Amino acid sequence: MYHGHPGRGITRQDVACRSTAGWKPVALSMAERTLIIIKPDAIQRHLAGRIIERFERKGFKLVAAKFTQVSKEQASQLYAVHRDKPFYEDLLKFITSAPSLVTVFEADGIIDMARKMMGATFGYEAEPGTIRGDFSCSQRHNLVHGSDSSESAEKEIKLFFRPDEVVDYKLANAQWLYPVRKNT
Ligand code: RTP
Ligand code: MG
Repeated sequence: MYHGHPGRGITRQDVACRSTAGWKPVALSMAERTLIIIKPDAIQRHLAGRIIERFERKGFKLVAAKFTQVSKEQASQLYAVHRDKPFYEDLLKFITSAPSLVTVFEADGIIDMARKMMGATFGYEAEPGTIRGDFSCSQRHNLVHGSDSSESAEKEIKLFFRPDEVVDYKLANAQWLYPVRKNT
C-alpha cells in the first residue's frame, strides 16, 4: 500500500508495505522529478553553486544536469503558457541570452518543496530565506525556474533531456533522508 504524497500517485522511492511485521519500507524506482533551471542571471552572478547547494542540502537527489544555452524553440515551449502575456518576448530574450544550468532533481513531493524554496516569482516579493528572496530584487531576473506541476515537469524534462540522460541510481544515504511517511 502506498503512503506517499497525497494526490500524486505512486511516485516516491521508499514506500511502505504492510506485512505480518507491520509497515516496512520497500524500494520503488520512480520518485517525483522536477526540472530546475539555474537561469542566465544566476550563472553570470556566480550563484549556481549556492543555489544547487540548497537543493542538495535539502536532500534532493540530482539525476540530470546540462550546461547549455536554452534555444528559442525550447524557451517557447517552456513558457508556452505565457505566450499571450505582455512580458513573453522579453522573457524569451532573457532565458536564451546566455548559458543556463539545466538540472533534474528527484524526491517525493519535490515540485511543491522546490517551489517553496525558490520563493515568489518576483525577487522583490519573495520571502527572505528563499532563493529569490535572498538573492534577487528583480521581476524577470529571478535566478531559478522550477516546474509547477507533475504534468509540466514531465514535458519540461523531455525538452532538455533524452531518457538515457536522466540517471537512475541509488543514493547511499536514502534511508536517512527519506523516512517512510505514515498515515496520520
Ligand atoms: P518560472 O516559470 O520561471 O519558474 O517562474 P514562476 O513559475 O515563478 O513564474 P511564471 O508566472 O511562470 O512566470 C515565468 C517568468 O516570467 C517572468 N515574469 N515576468 N509581469 C511580468 O513582468 C512577469 N511575470 C512573470 C519571470 O521571470 C518568471 O520567472
Ligand atoms: Mg512558471
